Amino acid sequence: MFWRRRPSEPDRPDGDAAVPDAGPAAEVEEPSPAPDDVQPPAGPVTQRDEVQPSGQAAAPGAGAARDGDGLSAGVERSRGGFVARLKGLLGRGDPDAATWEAVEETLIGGDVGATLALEVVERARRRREAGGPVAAVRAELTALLVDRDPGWVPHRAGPESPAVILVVGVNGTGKTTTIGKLAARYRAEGQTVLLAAGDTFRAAAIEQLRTWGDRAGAQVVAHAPGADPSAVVYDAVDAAVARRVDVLIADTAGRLHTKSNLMDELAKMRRVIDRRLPGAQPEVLFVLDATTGQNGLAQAKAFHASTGLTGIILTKLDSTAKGGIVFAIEQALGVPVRFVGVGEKVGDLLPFDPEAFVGALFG
Ligand SMILES: Nc1nc2c(ncn2[C@@H]2O[C@H](COP(=O)(O)OP(=O)(O)OP(=O)(O)O)[C@@H](O)[C@H]2O)c(=O)[nH]1
Ligand SMILES: [Mg+2]
Repeated sequence: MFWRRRPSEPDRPDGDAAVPDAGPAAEVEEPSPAPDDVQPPAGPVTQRDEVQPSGQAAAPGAGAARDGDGLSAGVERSRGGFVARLKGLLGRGDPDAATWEAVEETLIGGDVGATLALEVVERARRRREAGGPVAAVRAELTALLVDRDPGWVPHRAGPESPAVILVVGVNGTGKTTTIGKLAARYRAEGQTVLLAAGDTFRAAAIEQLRTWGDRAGAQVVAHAPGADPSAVVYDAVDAAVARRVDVLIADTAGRLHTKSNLMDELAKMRRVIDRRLPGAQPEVLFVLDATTGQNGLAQAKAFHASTGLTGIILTKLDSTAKGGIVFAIEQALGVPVRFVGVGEKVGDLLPFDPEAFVGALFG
């Protein structure tokens, strides 16, 4: 088992769960960093090209058939939580000042955030919506969501170029699981998918990605544990181009947004993609655990500053009654939520549609 503890190790909120069978820390050398000027990585590449035959059957269970139901079930707790309280408060005729104050507190309790909750209430009070105060709050919340192209797909520089997706976030938010779900979704659409095992931090992370790759019918490019993640991405971009895959998705190790050296590592991975595949305009998707609370905003801002996020994936929406974080995060970043995770199974990743989301929340 190769595993090492490096000085820059990100804190792991889940204790030792992320550290499988940690052997003597000194046994594995610090790998030489991948050159920043994007030369091929030095030294032999191990464990690369873990290739599944292409053209496998599409992964089961990842289709769009259950999207509507899935979203409704995914926000069930929030619908029964802060939204039910909102409706209870505002459903009994003309609300007075105390009621509006309770609405504001309920929105804060639902993770909309204090400043935003105040603004929403102020505007909703003035709005005099035909549908009454509940409709007014609903309209104001909807207005917080950023405009997006409903037909969005990850950008490709050309028909021969892969879409490139870099998946980032703090520890344990659901990055690798989401990559598996995404791969299955794209495979179900008939696209070929290559995964890059950019979490080289521990062997189990590479194995986890391989398992998802097998399940989804996606190829995996991996180096040995401890390798430079930028070198993995470098090779994976080359492989994606050579094999003409449609979508390349790179996993990354979870990291605390406050550790600047680890944030720099991400920025470097991003630069490798930009230089190796000019015009790729990679999607940088930030995976946020919806149960995190308002600290998620600080995380998102730090990741945005270092890597330039293009989208958000909000996971574990099924596990929280505080779905208001969706409004807070989009408002704070001006970046759209692209998908929501509503469970641990392969089909539990749904494209985010603002209307459908608000409809399911208030339904
Ligand atoms: N309920 C629920 N659980 C989820 C969802 N997405 C992921 N999980 C669970 O969250 C846990 C962590 O998932 P991982 O995919 O390993 O998280 P990660 O971000 O890759 O973790 P690190 O690589 O250690 O940073 C697993 O138990 C997943 O099954 C979701 O949408 N809903
Ligand atoms: Mg992971």
